[in-house]
Parts: sequence; C-alpha cells; structure tokens
Amino acid sequence: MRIDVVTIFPDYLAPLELSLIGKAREQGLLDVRVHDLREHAHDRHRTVDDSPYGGGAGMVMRPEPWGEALDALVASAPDAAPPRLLVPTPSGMPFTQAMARDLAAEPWLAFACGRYEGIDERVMGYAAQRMPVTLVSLRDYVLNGGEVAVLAIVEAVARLLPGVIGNAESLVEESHEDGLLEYPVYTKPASWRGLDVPDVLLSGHHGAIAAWRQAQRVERTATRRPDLLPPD
Ligand code: JF5
Repeated sequence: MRIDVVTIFPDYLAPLELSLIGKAREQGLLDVRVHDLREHAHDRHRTVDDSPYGGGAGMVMRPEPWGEALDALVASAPDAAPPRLLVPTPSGMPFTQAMARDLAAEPWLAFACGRYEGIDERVMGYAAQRMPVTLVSLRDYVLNGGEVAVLAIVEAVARLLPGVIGNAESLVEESHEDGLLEYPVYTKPASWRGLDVPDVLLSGHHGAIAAWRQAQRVERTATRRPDLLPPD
C-alpha cells in the first residue's frame, strides 16, 4: 500500500518511521511519502492561509497550494487510479474499525492535513471530481490539525495489512472487531501486591474460561460503552 500525507508539519509524521510501521516500510509492505504543503505556496512567505470570507474567527487554508499538491500526487502515478483522499476533521464521518478494514484493502491512500479553521471547501469539491474523498473524524474533540489523526488512522490501517502483524489471531480477538469490548488480560505472577489473577484463568477449564471472558466482555461493554449494545 502507498500512503501520501500532505501537511505543513512533515516532522509531525516522524513516528511513522518507528516500530511496526517503520518495519513494514523497511520490508516494502508500506510506501509512506510525506509532503510539505508549503512546497506548493509560491509567494515570498509561502503563505497557506488567509482570513475567512464572511468573517469569523481564525484562518482558513487557501485552495491554491492544495490544488497543486493534489495535482502533484495524481501526476506522480499517471498510470495508476488516483488515491482515496482522507481528510481528518471533527466534522467528518466517525472513523471505525470497519472503516480501517475497508481502507486496508485500498492500494493507495492520501491524507490532507488541515490546520487553523480548516481547508477552503472548494478543495474537497475539486478533489472529489478526481478521486474518492472521505472526511473522517476521530470523534468529538478538536485537535490543532489533522496530523495526529493521520497517525492514528495509518496505524489502525497498516496493522491490518498482510505481513505487518505476525499473529493473525491477535487481529481477530480484539475490541471492536465483533462489537464488544475486549476481556481483561493477566500474566504472571498469579499474585501481585495482594492482587490475584481470577481463579478461573488458572483452572485449565477452557470452556469455563471462554464463558467467563464473554461475560466480562458484555459487562465491560454495558458499563463503558452501552451505545455498542443492542437496545433491550
Ligand atoms: C482539524 C479543522 C482539521 O481536530 C481534528 C479531528 C478531530 N477528530 N478528528 C479529527 O482534526 C484537525 C481541526 C480543524 C480541520
């Protein structure tokens, strides 16, 4: 999979060189290219923002650098289908594990990182004439820019790519793969600072362990995420 990220802070994406994603890149499973939007700003101060038409607080990202940056992405692979463009924003569609699965099946993703009050709306319109565009939200809070959201989305997607995680089972038995939160996990020692591992886990009764874990999943989900349970 190829992933392009356009940002005014390329250094923010440095963590994509680490750990599992860094290794996936070294192995050629993932081709990540980070681009500085200011390469496409041609005035003396390489300006990428301006005040909003209609007034209001803050600044808006100007469309011209974004138009050039998107054109450059498409032109970088003239024989390929264009990438799916993802734009992190608090006003986007909620990002989910199901969305991560869908995105992991794409050959090419591009991310547009907004800053300030956002990107001139015409950029999304222009892009949508050329490629699939999805506005995506990490839910109901506000970040200073899309970069941290990109880190989260790229990690959620990349770990689903064939070869990136060794143990395929560890991908299935996870929160949000089947609509319930995960059960609690324990390791040695069996007793630690007066706190004991639940007896059932030491019992060797696989049926009892599975039943206990499922009950824990339902209980946790009811407590922490009742929105995930079917209405009764
Ligand atoms: C951003 C305008 C982008 O704040 C976010 C965000 C929150 N959930 N998901 C993404 O993105 C940065 C802020 C303002 C555009």
